[in-house]
Amino acid sequence: MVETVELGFDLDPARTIVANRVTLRHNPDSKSRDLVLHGEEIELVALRMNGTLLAPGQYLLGANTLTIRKAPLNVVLEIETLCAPDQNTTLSGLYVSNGSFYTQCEAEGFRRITYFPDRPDVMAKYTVMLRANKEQFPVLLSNGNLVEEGELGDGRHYAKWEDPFKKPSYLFALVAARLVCQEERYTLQSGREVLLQVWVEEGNLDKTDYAMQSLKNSIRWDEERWNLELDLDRFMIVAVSDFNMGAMENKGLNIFNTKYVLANPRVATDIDYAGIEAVVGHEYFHNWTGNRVTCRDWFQLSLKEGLTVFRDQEFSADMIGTDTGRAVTRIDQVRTLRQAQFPEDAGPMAHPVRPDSFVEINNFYTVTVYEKGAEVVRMYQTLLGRDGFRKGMDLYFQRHDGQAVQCDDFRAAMADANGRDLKQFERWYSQAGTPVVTARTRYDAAAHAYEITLSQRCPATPGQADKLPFHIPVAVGLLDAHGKDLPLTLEAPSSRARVHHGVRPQSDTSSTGNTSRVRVRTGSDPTVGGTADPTDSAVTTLVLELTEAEQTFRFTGVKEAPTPSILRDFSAPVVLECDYSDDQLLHLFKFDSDPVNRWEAGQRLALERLLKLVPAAAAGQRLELDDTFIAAQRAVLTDTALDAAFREQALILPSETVIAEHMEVVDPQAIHTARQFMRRTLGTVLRNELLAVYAANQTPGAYSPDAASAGKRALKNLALSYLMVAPDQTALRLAQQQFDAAGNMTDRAAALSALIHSGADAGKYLDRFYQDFLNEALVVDKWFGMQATAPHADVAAVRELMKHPAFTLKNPNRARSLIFSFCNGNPSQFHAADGSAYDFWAEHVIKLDALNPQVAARLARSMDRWRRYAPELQVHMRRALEQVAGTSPLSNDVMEVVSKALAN
Ligand code: B3K
Ligand code: ZN
Repeated sequence: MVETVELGFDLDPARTIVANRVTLRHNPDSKSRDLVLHGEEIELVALRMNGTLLAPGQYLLGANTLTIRKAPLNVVLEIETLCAPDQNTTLSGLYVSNGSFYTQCEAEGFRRITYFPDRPDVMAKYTVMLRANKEQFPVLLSNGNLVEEGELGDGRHYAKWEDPFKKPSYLFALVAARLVCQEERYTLQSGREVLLQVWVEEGNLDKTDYAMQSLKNSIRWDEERWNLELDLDRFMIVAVSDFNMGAMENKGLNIFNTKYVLANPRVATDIDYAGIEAVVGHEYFHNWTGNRVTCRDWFQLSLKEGLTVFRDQEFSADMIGTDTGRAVTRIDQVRTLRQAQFPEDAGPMAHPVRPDSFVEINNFYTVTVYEKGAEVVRMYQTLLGRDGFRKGMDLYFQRHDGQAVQCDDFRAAMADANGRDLKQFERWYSQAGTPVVTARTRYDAAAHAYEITLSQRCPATPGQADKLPFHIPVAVGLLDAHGKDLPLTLEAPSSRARVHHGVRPQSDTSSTGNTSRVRVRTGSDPTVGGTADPTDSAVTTLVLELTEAEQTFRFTGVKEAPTPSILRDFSAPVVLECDYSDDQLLHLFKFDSDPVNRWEAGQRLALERLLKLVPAAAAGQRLELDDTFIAAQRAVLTDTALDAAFREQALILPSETVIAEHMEVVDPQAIHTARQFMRRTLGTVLRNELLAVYAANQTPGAYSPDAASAGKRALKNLALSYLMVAPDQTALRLAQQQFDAAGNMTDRAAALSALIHSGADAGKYLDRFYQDFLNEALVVDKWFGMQATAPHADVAAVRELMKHPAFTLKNPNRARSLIFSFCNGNPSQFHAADGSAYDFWAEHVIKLDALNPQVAARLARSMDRWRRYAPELQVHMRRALEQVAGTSPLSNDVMEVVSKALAN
């Protein structure tokens, strides 16, 4: 157990000296008296224990450990090590970016800075002394409060920082850099004043307003919604251009990828603005969910990540404030799950929200741990109501502030605060795979009763052949023939007992006491608390609790055969199978009061058609699109009573990746052809409506990233993109004019993207865009990304782009903008029949691995679903995977991913 850590840094890019004085105490729970510290890529210079210099024979230096056998119960170690930050291309530990020093310690980067018991349950108080050349590194930052600073005489200066809170080593950070800041004094609700700073490179001071505003909004929101206050007097955000992830929640010193800080209308799109708000919020919210209460071990990662994603999702939704706005953010979340999490859960890297094994923890910062983890947290709120959930949160902090805990502790707080048994709910943490819920319905006209029978199953995942039933909240509503919600009355459980329950689960569900729990939902609040009162006529959405393999829920007083709206607000991260008729889907698409299910009905209508078009496209047949579908799309497109943002969501077709997930054998070219055909047809048949929508959704005047304006731009630009699939002169002119006249990056980028993707000769526009923005790295990333995802961009074109002087593999954002965009965002080209793009993939996984294993391992994931493709493609894919697996040396990161992909 570590009490205190005093770190001294003599910062030199080539040769940094780290002096670490650490006070340790034997953990009485440990049987071993051996003191084992982690260390990686650092050179031990000197080691003292309780004041005495240790000779090499008195400690063991392993590959990545330093062991002192039979250590005393109380130890002060003084450890001096050397490292070379400018050689550190992994961007983990202490590294140099643009000539300045930054750190990234989560998950296991602190051991690259000094020898230490580098695990999250070791929490200690830190004091940090930084020394560096003043001219080169005028700004010296670390966690907590600045307690002293001054000159050292030799052109160097120093700063001493003290963090008053105990923290795990993964939250340590330092920055020594040439930076400037936007700062502001901000008054908390309690009246206490704090200093907020956003630090960037000099030329970027015109791009910090939105991050600062988002930070203030985050602070306010955490106070208002959860009664959580900022616990430091100073809170800093630092932007760095070389960064593996989005950002990092180091205590008091958040370090961010520039992508999630820098914005002004000229360079950032609406999506960038939304990303900044979400990530600034996310990192800030970690201060309580992650830092004050942290993880006992890395298996518990979702304890902080799932919860903090849920919190940032709620923050973004609350910032919009309207019901539709909230629903639009929810639709985005559902999209992400289907686009990325469901495929992960069905592939070789599938793992539970709380993984039970890993080779490299950095491979488990996944959409499952983050986004599915957030869904799991959201389900508590759906089951317990907003108030019940809040009680659970309060109890969680009351019990665990200052501790390193487990996912089970969070679940226990939720259960205990609400007097609920949430034992079965644990399976959401331990079982991988996406549950499939099947709904069957029956209308009993004579009895005026309507039955919904829900059953569940979950496909096998690696290491988990059989699954037990989950505890699934299924929000349900019933629509009458006019599209109005019917008041819901659920038959009491006693009479319901007559209903056949199907297969009984194998284990402990009898003890869960969930005989048929239902929650009431009214109006727009998805989680109104209180006991369900099925007789309340205002109730139009009920949350059914599916806990068994199969259950039937019987509604009474239903005077006509209704249209069921099942899984409203996407109340659980499941696949819902329901043999809706076309008419029912059209009815829901037109009338459902739940915007998420309304959108969902449109997605189902489109998907059904796409799945028929794909084989037709593969067989080279003539493709057709029915008038019914077109009419439904027209109706939404032209319904000005609907928010623009919602209309845009409703008109986006399921992505090529999502279509692929519904096919036994994936045919990427046919999928692309089918989807493009559908977009082209809509673009042609609805030409006049699209032109009208385009004209009606302009946003003249000063740019504002607010949801209403962003929604208009999104709809307008979607209209443009449909018109541009097979552009006539009018469409081309619109795109060109928009490019020329755009007063913001959202419109400019959308116009350029439409021009490039249409296949029209866009060279002139690409050049102009590049010339205008060549000094804006984040915009150059967009420039590469748009070209890499163009339907005609084959692997040769991407290789050509890599020769561009602005391209480099060393900067993760740049590598992602071109290579990842192509491998993940251009499926019909990535899966070219000759396998050439797979060779490209292998080559770059290997090249990246030599520089940055974390980034390489992310790229390695592009091949996850290789067994889903035609046998001819699989041959090429296997060869590429084997080429990577056979490379030596290869990081654990990449090895884990490719060996799991190749495993049977
Ligand atoms: N906690 C960091 C992620 C660290 C990644 C380590 N490979 C970002 C976040 O979730 O806020
Ligand atoms: Zn996080």
